Amino acid sequence: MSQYLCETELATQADIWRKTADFLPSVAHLLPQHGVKVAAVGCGSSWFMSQGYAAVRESAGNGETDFYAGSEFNFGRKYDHIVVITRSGTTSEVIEVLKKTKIPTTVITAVAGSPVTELATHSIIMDFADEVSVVQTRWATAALGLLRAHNGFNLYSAAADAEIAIASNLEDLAHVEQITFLGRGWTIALAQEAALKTREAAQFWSEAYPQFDYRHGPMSIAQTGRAVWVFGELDPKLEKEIIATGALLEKSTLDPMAHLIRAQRLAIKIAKLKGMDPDHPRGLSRSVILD
Ligand code: F1P
Repeated sequence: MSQYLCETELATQADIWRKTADFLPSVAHLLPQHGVKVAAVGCGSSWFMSQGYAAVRESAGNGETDFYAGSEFNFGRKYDHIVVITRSGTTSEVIEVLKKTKIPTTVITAVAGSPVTELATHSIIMDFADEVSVVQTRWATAALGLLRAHNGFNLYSAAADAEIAIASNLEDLAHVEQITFLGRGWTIALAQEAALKTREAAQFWSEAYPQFDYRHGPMSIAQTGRAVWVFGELDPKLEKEIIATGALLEKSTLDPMAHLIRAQRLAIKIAKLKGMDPDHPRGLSRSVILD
């Protein structure tokens, strides 16, 4: 059978990340300057990429950065700059934020001329990372990659890790009953995104937590036949506790965003094993447009 669109699209991530790194110098002046107070906004995958960006920017010492799901933006807070991430440029909740705010905005979108570009102060068009599949893979990581690179990260080295992730073996994980994804700092966003991927593409039972909060109850879920998947470094004591549960432990020395590619691939693999079409998740369209 021919490949699903999302499989083809996710396999291009190493190239797309290199293109993104090459593209950054031409748009860096449109992104928030270091030191200013920023709000990052998005929905679904784009919300989690906003979350990742906020943690990356703050931990790089480049300024306070909050993140919001579009519907939850706090108009009462003072910000110097809002960054909106939206692949389609048509998502209702982010359009609402752009309509209401008087704060300078930069929108990062895949679609030139989309409604958000009419409303934003600045637009960054990453059409080279656009996708046809409803399920976001390379768009999300390219948007976050741009923002990581703007905060000093070498995206070319992550692209080398992406090649490894794309070619890696997933076999042991394809038959587990449940996965809990864990992260710390900016990788909490990757854990959330990985859990979303498996839920939307495969209707699979997945959860996501900050690594240390996992101890506060959710760890009870871990057992033989299930998996715990860690993005970034794992605390050695927690590692022992996870192994003792009998759950399969997945961790990696790859760049965490490259490690996310394995989770994207797994989501598609599980969907296919269940006879589902991962390009068309139940109840989801390319962009959510509310009445
Ligand atoms: C975001 C979104 C996601 C959803 C799916 C389709 O759209 O609606 O919420 O999970 O991946 O896209 P966008 O604002 O990034 O276009």
